[in-house]
Amino acid sequence: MIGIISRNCFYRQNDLVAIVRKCGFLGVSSSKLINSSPNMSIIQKRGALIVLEGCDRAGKTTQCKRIVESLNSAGHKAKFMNFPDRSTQFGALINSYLTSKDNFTDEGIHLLFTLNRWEAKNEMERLLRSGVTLIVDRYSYSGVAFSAAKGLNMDWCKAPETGLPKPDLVLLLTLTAEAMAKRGGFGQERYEVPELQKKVMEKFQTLKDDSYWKVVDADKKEDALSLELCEMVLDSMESCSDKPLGKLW
Ligand code: NYM
Ligand code: MG
Repeated sequence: MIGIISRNCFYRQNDLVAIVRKCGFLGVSSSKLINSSPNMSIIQKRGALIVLEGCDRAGKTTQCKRIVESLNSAGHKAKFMNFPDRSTQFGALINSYLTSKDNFTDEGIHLLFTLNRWEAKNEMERLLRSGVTLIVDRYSYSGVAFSAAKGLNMDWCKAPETGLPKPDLVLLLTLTAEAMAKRGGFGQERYEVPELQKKVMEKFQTLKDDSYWKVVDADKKEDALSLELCEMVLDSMESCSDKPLGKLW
């Protein structure tokens, strides 16, 4: 894929200067001082923690990967991450639950999803400190929204997430029921049923905190959505770099 940012420069001449400026500023950094030579010090900016949330079929995974590709091709350090991370030992248990090969209580699977984030915490913090922006496909909000949609108490669900790195920006991708239906059927996993997805969306609305969330209508062409998201991501990367990383909740 050609970087969205370069395509954007081609299609939207007026935005060129602003976007290139945003792309350029990240070459310099500010939260950590690194002595690269005896006479010169470069300031190391931390990366941003950006999370994409929303229901299944909203296009989160595709968009996360497109954003990372665009940022990388514009010279920024960015990495894709996703939760659940099914590649770990706990992730394998989550996978067997989601594919109905295994069963857990609602509380048990909730804690496994949370544990799957705690096992990634140190690596996430290390990458952020070293200036890598993380573009994360689902996070604690999915954890709380899905479990609360199944009937667990929301405060109970939030408690074990306390202390995890707080995203600088949450992009909530929304789709109307009609737009969701047009995208074709859900897969075969647990939770992939319209009634639960509707409840999950209501829980996301309860969790939404306008101080760091943005709601984005995902019912548009992939390129247009990528462009919209990339601009928000670049803004967040710029504004968070000299602020300390927060903690949930
Ligand atoms: N899910 C995801 C949860 O129930 N709790 C969580 O903490 C997370 C991260 O897992 N239907 C649910 C939402 C999805 C399912 O996610 C699998 P994905 O992104 O389809 O692999
Ligand atoms: Mg899914």
